[in-house]
Amino acid sequence: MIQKIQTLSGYIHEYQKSITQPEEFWGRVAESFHWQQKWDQVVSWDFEKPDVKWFLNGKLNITENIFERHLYTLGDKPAIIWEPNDPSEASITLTYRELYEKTCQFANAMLEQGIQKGDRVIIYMPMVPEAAIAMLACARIGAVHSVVFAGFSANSLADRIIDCQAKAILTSDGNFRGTKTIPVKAVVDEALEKTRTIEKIIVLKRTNIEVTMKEGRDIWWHEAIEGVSTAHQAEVMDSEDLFFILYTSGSTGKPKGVVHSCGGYMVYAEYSFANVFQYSQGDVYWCTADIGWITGHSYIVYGPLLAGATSIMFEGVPTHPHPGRFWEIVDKYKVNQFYTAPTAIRALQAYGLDPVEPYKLDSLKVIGSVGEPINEEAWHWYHDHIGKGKCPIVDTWWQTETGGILISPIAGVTPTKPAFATLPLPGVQLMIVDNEGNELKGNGVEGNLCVKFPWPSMLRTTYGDHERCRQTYFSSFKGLYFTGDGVKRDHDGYYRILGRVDDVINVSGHRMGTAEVENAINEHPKVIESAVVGYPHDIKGQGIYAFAICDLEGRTEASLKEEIKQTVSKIIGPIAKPDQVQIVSGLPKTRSGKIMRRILRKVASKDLNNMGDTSTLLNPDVVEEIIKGAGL
Ligand code: 7RM
Repeated sequence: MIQKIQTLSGYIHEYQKSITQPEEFWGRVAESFHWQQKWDQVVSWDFEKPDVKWFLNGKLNITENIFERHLYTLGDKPAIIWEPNDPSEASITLTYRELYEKTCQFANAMLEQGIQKGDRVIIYMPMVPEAAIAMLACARIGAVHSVVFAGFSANSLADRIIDCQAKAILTSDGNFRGTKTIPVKAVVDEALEKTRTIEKIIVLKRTNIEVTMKEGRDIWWHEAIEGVSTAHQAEVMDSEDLFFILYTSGSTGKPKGVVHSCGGYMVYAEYSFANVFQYSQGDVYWCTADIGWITGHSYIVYGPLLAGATSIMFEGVPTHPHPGRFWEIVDKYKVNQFYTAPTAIRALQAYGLDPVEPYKLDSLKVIGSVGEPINEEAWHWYHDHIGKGKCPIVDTWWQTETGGILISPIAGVTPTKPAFATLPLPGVQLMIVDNEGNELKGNGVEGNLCVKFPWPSMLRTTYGDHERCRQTYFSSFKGLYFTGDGVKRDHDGYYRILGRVDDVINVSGHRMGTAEVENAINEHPKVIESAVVGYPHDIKGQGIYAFAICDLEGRTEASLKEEIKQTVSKIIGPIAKPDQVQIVSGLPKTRSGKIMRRILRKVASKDLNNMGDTSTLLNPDVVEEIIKGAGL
């Protein structure tokens, strides 16, 4: 198992070593894993192409490192503790041995259904243990999973199926979320009207709602595993074989399939998990993310299980059946490390302290935050009322593309600072550049956040379109990986993430391209043109504000606004539904026809100071009208 960093001087030493001798450093970390064949080179890289490889020619299977590596010592230890949506339903604990057997059995079942190494498999499931089993079983046989958040619409699901030419879908009949039962299989059926590649659908019974099953294509999960062996010899994977695809939004209209590979992802997932959270054997760890996001991949499933941790998986929502649910669960399982998102913290903070007070929360040692900048007020509330002033907050900055946490305090080892992600983890070589790509050296600087040296869990490509990967991440600043985030390095050398500098908005920690939302709005037959911007939102961090030019014939403004919101919800999913829609007669445009989003952002955030020069606009009059229309 990985040696954790234990002291500040240990961190400084390890960081130094990781940048002066990266090959020795990562080679040593990788030694603690089980390789069927050792690598013959630690790293080879070229950020121009880009072409990045780690642990070249190493052979491994990540599930052997989760199971076979630990079974002897940790076989009876809980691997996953599952807490259902409904607190009166029984929870489920799976030990490492039980999870191993279920993974092997489902791996065999998938093979029987004709799913093989290299096939792309969509996982569209609620937060149930089988979702983790589905991921692990794919990893076991070398199938490439692409988990799609179960809140996404049929349309978004279809786009992803088509893009990765998936052969199979692992899904459920329905999904319990709070007081709602969401049909899941029905959404899959709808998506499949648009796709042609799916040969198999394995359906887990969760809610017992009625579903249609297509003969020969659809099979129940419980039938697929019936009588199937629980022994399976792991597929041998090359370090650089595709491990999984996860779709994420960027500044264009179409989500990208971020590709991670086997060896580097494995090494970094465990390394970062063990260090950031300072997990000790016997601890109970809980990350509240959904497995549909990268946080669920790296810090519910792979990182914790590689480290032999006990990982809690929660099916429900923070406020059901009451806003103290998170804290109730913390006390119930004596959670030691708790990892959630600023949007959840702010939402719960809004209920005041009454829902917190009944709980002791005295098992907590480390509390974490991820997904968006955490404002100071939320940081202090979290620190004082959840951490009771004694738990370090790990504000972890990272991305789908980075695979694992790159900037974060190491709990109890390196200092914390409210609203700062603080310092890079070992192996992470950051650079701040101005818009021309000049490095901003020293402290007290602000600019674009880049990384200048590869780290093991970085993305390798975007599925089916390598050029897009190069364009998006490696072309803005020569020789650097560009994150899309703005950052400040303060006088102490600590990093504070300022948010996206591109056309990406972050709503409750979920990334959304403004273009993606615009495309959805434009699907409405009455919409002529639209522009979407983010604006500060008390709970969500950012809200979605849409400006739309419409043909109002036969509609009232109010009815059309509602229809537009519903259109987006239908096309992308409820998470992308605009908070505000404003019908306008025109959009502010430059002479070259580009929408001046800067102005729209000002209006959306009700801040009319420093509007800048609007006289160069093609249509300066429209600005006045938009300001009036916004009620400002
Ligand atoms: C893990 C995840 C990535 C974007 C990223 C940032 C923002 C994430 C933080 C943060 C400030 C943080 N992956 N972001 N973590 N901003 N502080 N601790 O969220 O691909 O879905 O989003 O999220 O803008 O670029 S993600």
